[in-house]
Amino acid sequence: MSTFHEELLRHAEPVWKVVREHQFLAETAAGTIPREIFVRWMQQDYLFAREAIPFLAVLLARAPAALRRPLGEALAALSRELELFERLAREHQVALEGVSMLPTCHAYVQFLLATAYGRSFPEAFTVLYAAEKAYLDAWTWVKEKQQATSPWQAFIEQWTNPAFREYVHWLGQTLDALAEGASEATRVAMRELFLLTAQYEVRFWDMAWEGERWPVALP
Ligand code: MP5
Repeated sequence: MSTFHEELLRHAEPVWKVVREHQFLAETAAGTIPREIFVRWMQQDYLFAREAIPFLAVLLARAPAALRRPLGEALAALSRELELFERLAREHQVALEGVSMLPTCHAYVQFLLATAYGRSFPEAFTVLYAAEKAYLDAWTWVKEKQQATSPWQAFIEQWTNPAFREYVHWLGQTLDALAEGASEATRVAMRELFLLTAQYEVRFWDMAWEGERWPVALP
């Protein structure tokens, strides 16, 4: 019998394959990604990670007591991750300040916050699991494919290192336990939210790869 998180992944496989093997990732692995495209991802993901702090903080405030410490550690890890972005930005002369969110990044972040505030804890936790698992699988695929060290190697290591892998494993097991204690209606909502998060992950790669603009430039 498969576990709940395995079932989610199997059900989402058509979209998950794109999450994992998007052209953005293939070109990053091959070392052919244009700097401008990688920089767009980097700037938007920095903004995304900054907004992941309130998302995680709201989840933490609503979490059962047993999950508070691990989620507190995840918050601390997020702060170290922002430092990594800032260091790489300095090394590669990338501006992180004064950058506006593009529509997909904006929508994804709003979705995270709305879920954290408005949905049940197991549902919001599903979104956290999906987003972290997406990055683990995508960057693991890059690491497996790459033939040479990338100028962006530190990002590849960020989401493939053993501690991150262990964290995502813990998220999956915790999700299974939450699903077991949830009603069938909540489990249905969890499946929907997992798929929606996967779709946002694909849109995020698309945004980086293709570029995006607001209909009217924001001030
Ligand atoms: C993550 C991320 C992983 N940084 N960006 C997107 C679009 N999805 C998922 O989250 P974290 O907090 O960086 O590990």
